Amino acid sequence: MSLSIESAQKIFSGTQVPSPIPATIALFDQLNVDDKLALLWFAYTELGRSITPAAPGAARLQLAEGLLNQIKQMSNDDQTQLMRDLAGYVDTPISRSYASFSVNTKLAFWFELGELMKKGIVAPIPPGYQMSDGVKFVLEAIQKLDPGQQITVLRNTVVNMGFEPEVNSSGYSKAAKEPMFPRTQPAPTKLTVEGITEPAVLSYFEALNADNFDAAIALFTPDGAVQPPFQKPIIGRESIIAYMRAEAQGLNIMPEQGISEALPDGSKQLKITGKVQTPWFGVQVGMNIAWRFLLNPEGKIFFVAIDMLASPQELLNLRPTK
Ligand code: ECH
Repeated sequence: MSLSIESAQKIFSGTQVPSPIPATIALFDQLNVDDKLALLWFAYTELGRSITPAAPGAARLQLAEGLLNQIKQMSNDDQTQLMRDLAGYVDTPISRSYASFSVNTKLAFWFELGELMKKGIVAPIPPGYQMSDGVKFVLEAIQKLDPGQQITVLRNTVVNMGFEPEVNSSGYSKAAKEPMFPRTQPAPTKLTVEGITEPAVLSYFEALNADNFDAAIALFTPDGAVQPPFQKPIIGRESIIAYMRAEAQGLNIMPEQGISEALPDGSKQLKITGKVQTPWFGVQVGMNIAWRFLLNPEGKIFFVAIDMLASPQELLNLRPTK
């Protein structure tokens, strides 16, 4: 029997709990564009009272530098219009160039705009702005989430902004050369995960913790796939490695426990839960994560889905499927 991505996506689906993140983003999407920008401003500054992102390094800001310099020269009205166009997915040359940035460059771009807004160089949220009921409602929804979920909402709204002429379905076509995130402390490399002994899976975690994406990709079948949270699977070694080089750097991966089940054709399915830290927030935020792996009979990774858990209780939700 050959493995299919479609059936792989369904492994352990009976143990999954619906995440509040897509529901929160759907609420956000219903706001008008000025409310969207105001909501993000309040959510971000509110978050900043307990946790703050690390300032992006010069190398990453350089990728957005041209755009940022252009913005600094603009009138306040034009700056506001530009932010509206980005948040409203309007087709403009700037929205297109924004959409071509990698996730981390998009985040760095907004980080810098936020700093420029605080300094008064970029148009702030209008003084005296009154939150609409819609903004209050979405802000309350965000406040109910845990910090890992809050930063995911912020990240996903930023990722969706701009205008992408054609959507690439299974590949990965963003910036090939991304600056690395400096690691402030070495990530854990030798791991023990309760209940898990499969070498490919343990080596996968160790390779990511060492930013060794060549080693990680060697553990996959040529037609293997990675399905990041709330995304379609990224299929094939070339796409996966491009994706990982851009988006999986500097992560601290801390899997804690898992279950492994052998299937009749010799393949294996595994579900592992644990924490992940992003280099943007470091030890300040531990995201609750599950990995659902499907290994082929030779022990290579055919599929891994990364899921954001709905709650910390879910870390212990490791019921066998049979
Ligand atoms: C201001 C107002 C106007 C509008 C905007 C503003 C600025 C907002 C800013 C927001 C910054 C947000 C940030 C969020 C960062 C979030 C990072 C996350 C990372 C999650 C990573 C995971 C990785 C999982 C993976 C694993 C694997 O095994 C394989 C690979 C991979 C205020 C100006 C917009 C500045 C910095 C959530 C879960 C574990 C899938 C990668």
